[in-house]
Amino acid sequence: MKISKRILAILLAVTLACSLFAISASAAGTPTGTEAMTVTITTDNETYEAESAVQVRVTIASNYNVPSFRFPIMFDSSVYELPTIIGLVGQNTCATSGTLNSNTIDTAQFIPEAYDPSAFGCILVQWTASVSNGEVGHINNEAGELAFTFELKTKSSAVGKTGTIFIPEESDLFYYQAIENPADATTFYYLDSTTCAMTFVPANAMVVGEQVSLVPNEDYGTPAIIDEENRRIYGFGLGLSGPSEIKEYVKATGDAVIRTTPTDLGFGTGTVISLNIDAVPVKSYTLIIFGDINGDAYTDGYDLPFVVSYVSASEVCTDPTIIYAGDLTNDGMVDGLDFPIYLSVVGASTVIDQRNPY
Ligand SMILES: [Ca+2]
Repeated sequence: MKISKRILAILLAVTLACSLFAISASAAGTPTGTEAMTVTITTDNETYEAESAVQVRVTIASNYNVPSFRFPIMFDSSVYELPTIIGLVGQNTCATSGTLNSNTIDTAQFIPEAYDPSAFGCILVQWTASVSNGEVGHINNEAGELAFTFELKTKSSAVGKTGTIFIPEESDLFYYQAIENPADATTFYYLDSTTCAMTFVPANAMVVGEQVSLVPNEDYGTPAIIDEENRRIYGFGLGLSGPSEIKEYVKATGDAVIRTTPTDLGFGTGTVISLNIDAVPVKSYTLIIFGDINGDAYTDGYDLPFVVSYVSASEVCTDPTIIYAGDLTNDGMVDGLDFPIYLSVVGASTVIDQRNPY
């Protein structure tokens, strides 16, 4: 009896010791205090044609055991778009020791407030390690290893543009998990943005190809004047009746096709002339008829009420196209100084020179 009591006492002591050990071990691993990670994005080429696949490669370098990560990856939406299948593929440790996935639905929710969500696309990629042979999967490679790849696509309208692919450092979606000893699942510990230095290196790629433009049609006697910087065209005669007449003044370079969108009243001020490639608009210009405010392609009594309302300040004109077309004194406003000119135009004693209006 005595012996069995002693054995029982020893067993109890061992059990207690084990549970104490378990408790102290579950107090987590200890940070080294120098944890750092660098995530570098590259692309398989530096230049692409329009509508081409771009392979995006994400490399992770770390000096600690990383058992999980999550990164929003943003891209200029004027240059790139998500293809139907992004082909997310884990590489190296990500492929062998964990599960990689991405959420591409409602991507705007992953974009930090500092960014205009209409200017960017975003995918959120995350990886969580699995346990194999008693060891938690982890990335720990100071030289950096390719972690995963996926594909973007260049837009047809991106020719001439350079687009960035980057991880926004303002994001609050990062994982900061670490594990001191991958063979001991009780040694996980947590870092944060102040205890783990994360550095993100973006990729920039350019879309090359034929730049299309609207140019004066020299075959016509007095071609239009094209303000490429402001994407305005002027120098037309009054009373333009449709696209065929507009094409006597301007033509497109390359493979672009001219498409015109009139105003509610006709082919006057505010008509949009776009250049399309394969039915996709890649560039657009606004047609200006100086003195035509209502957009009917004439300068006459129908424009006068608008001028009167601006002059009397009963209405404030904020449309830059109307201000540009309606300002006949080149002072940046449609106001009382323009009014006498409108009166003489309506009275038919003045004809506005559409090529040299001032
Ligand atoms: Ca008019």
